[in-house]
Amino acid sequence: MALLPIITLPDPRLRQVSKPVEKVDAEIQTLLDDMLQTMYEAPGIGLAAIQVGEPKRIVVVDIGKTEEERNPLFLINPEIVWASEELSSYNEGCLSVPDYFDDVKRPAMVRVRHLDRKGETVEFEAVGLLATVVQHEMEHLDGGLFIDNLSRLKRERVVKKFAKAARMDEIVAQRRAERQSEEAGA
Ligand code: GNR
Ligand code: NI
Repeated sequence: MALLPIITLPDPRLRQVSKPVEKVDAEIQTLLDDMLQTMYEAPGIGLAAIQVGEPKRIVVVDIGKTEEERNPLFLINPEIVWASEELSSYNEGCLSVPDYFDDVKRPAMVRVRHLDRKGETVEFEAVGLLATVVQHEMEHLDGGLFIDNLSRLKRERVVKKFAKAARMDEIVAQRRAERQSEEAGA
């Protein structure tokens, strides 16, 4: 098993549309295990493959709060086959948008069809936090982020903050490189 680096805003890969998995083979099962370990370690309660740079329609979810309560779900090529009209609101966060939280309204209950880790088609119904997380993850598969559901003002504020932080990191890295080449030359 391996821990995978989680990509964050403004990485443009987060906007890619992920491709369906054609065959659930050993390579996919390894990715599922690595994603699960990465999610637990983060820690998070869901993770989409694109968050570790893999544009595949794969999601892992576990909303268990303790190790005893763990119950990992592996969703391959998930589809929402039914969603309730009733909505519910959760304060969401995202490992790819670190340290930002806001309320998002989504269908309170969904029925999901997907392939499991053996490649078999299964369906389940989700309510509460599980329904929210599954929908949050499925948004990632189409290049979406939970901040896309906020007002334009809020979303642009968040995007700008991450773009600026990335520029600052770039300047710091460049200065360090200049200093090191000066020291090497002196
Ligand atoms: O760890 C996570 N917590 C969370 C809380 C409320 C709503 C959605 C989530 S998903 C998030 C992990 C993540 O970024 N998955 O894509
Ligand atoms: Ni997320």
